[in-house]
Amino acid sequence: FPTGDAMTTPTASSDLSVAFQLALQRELHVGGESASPQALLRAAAHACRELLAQRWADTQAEDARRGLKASVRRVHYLSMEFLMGRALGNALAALGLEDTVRGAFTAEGHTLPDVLEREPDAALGNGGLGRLAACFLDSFAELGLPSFGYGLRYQYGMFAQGIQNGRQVEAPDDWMAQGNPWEVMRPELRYLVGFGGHVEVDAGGARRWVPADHLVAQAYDFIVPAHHTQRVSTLRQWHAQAEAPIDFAAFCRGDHHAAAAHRVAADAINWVLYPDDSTEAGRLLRLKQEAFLVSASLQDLIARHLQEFGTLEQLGRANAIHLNDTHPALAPAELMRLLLDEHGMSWDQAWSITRQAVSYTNHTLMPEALETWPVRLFEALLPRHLEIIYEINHRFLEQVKQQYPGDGELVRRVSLIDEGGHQGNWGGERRVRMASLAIVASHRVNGVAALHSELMVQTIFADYARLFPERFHNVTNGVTPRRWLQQANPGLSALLDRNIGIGWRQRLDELGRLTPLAADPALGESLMAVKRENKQRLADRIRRDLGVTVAVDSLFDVQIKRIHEYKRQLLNVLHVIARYQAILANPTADWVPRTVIISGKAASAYVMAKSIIQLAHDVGRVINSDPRVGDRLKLVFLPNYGVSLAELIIPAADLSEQISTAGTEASGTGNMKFALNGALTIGTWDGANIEMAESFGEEHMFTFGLRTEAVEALKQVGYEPRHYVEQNPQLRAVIEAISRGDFSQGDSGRYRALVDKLLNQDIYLLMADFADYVKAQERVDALFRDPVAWARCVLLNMAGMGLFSSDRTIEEYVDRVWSAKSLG
Ligand code: DL6
Repeated sequence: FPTGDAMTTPTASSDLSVAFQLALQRELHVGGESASPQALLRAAAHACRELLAQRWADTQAEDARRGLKASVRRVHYLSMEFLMGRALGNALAALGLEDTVRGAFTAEGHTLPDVLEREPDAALGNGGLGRLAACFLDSFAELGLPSFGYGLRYQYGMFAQGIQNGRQVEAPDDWMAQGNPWEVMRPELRYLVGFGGHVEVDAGGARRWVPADHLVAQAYDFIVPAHHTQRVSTLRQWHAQAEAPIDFAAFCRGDHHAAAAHRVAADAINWVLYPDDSTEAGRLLRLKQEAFLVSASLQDLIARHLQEFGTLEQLGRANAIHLNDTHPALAPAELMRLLLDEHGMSWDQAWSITRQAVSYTNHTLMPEALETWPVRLFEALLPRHLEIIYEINHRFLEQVKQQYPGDGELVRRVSLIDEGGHQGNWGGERRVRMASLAIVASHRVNGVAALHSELMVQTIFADYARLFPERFHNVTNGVTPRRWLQQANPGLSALLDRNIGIGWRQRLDELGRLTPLAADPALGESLMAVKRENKQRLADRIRRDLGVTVAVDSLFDVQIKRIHEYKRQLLNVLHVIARYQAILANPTADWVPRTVIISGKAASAYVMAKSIIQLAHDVGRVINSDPRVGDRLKLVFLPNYGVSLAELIIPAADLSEQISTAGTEASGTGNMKFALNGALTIGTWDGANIEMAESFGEEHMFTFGLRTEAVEALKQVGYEPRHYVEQNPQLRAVIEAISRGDFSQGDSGRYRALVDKLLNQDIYLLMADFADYVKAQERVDALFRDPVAWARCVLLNMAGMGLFSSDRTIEEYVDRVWSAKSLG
């Protein structure tokens, strides 16, 4: 890769000092105020941005010089989500300027953490997939990979979660209310994106799309710095604008509403990530967002390629286009359209370039999460794309028929079009299968952990894997150690630096050097001292935000992630209730004090997930105020989960809950962050838990529950959840307490639907796994009673986490997907 070594940009902290002082003066002058934390934040961001802009220019110049001989193609990572979190702490660490800025802030009467806290999170994503994309941008920069991340510039991030009477309430997350000092507008980078209209055929038979409307895509760049070179990576976000300014005639008539109507319509594209697609208008907007992202990004790619190479023949050899799940899966259709209609290529040439360029990562096995769009919406919004998809499909199905003559069922299953009319198809209408399009148009398709990739080719993509066995592979996820260890956990980072050196930031496998040190009780003690400080910080926050006092020396048992039935936060709450009942029944036993911490957002239309949040609050309220329990048990729910909250919680965790039903969690990345930060895992044999256990030894993880084959077998013979409840008095008592209304002030109806679902369906097998989960929790208690053994186990976990750096993940993508070599 390019190294950035040749770059000449000086990064003496004196540069920043000068830039910072100037920016600060400007901020203060504008605001006419004393140096408020907000002014200091803006000043520091502006100062960093100037340095980053210089690095950006140098990086682009270096990449443009590479030409076709380069072994790595330029990567274009298309994603509807980038969960970036805060930027200032990362920029200061990368630029090596923390001390300078700390000094400057102190001189103004503020601490660095106090100022950093004021920065809103850029929460442009829902969960794992979006945070993974953000980790990848960090690794792109760190590894010097020529690259662009492409996304949308959402004005409101994921919703802000409030809690009222124990219930989730959603509000817009107005993260740019005070501007965004990090983004760099690129006035010269504007592209037209069409919608609607019809397709015309000229005298020569060439087809051309005549859209009814256009939007302008305006580029904004967010620059992500490397930590050990001068390289940067770029997140280019598209902002939609109306093509024409206001309708002047309407304005003059006095109809101001009509004058601005098309501007408001354009702006809706920028409002929120994933508008609720339960309405027709929501679905249309979502498809528009996806088409907008794809078209603007590919036009940008083509313009850059033409500038560098003059022609498009080598586009696929010089560029990789990666689809982060199916949300950008329109990309192959749009690339074909651009090459065929705008650049006059033949079908075969355009298809060969498209196949070379495109690759796709799947992030979920849930069949209901596999995106499909009604053909009807395509006809209305993207008529030319639909024609192209039909043509891709026709050619593909011809091949299938040749390969498997007479197998009409196979043809029906693998078609890019679901012909409708069968059970499970919404309203029976014809739909475009986006995952199928992504697979057929890609040269590589991967899952995100070993088990997930295996199940992917055995289940949802079995037919395609039979047709294209060489296309499918696995790349296990990873996380960036810069944000998730160095920045989130300065105490632990310093301890590591003293004991194994500083190299782990770039080569995470150096954590392996902890193995021979794991039995050192002095190191174990220092480790637990760092953990205690982190727990104290979190306990202070819990007291401040929730008014609940938790015991710092209790075991901090944490589950933070999207609230979803398959992730089984409900199983966690059932265990808490069981423990509560056991404490009341036997108050003098030697209980290991526990603080159970849950955090996460439920999708606004997901009734069951919202009910689980409410139950957690109800149970927490009862337990936390029961004087018979005291410090032995607390349950708290921290609202508004996001990247910054995770950075506070993860370093403070003793126990990491990764308890999805086996075969449902594609990978998980929270599991990796916790283990890196010295938490032990209680987990099922699922996703990347498996590879973690294999890396540091299953005996150093609290595994429990049915494994994938056993889950399937149980479902085959006919799973009866009631049977487990009847057989297990402890579980029965828990279910009865919820049903009676013990936690809902006697309201026995509040959780009826939830309990009925558990007793009658329980598709995620909570009842079947409950007893084994409780046993695993007992093993947790036993080990926690022995602090020396606990610390040793933590160190062995950390020692085995070297594999789970996003740098390793990206190196694997480069090797198997994005290098020129991978094209053969
Ligand atoms: O690959 C990143 C992340 C995995 O770690 C999680 O296990 C998985 O649930 C998540 N998937 C999604 C899928 N959303 N859709 N579609 O967020 O991806």
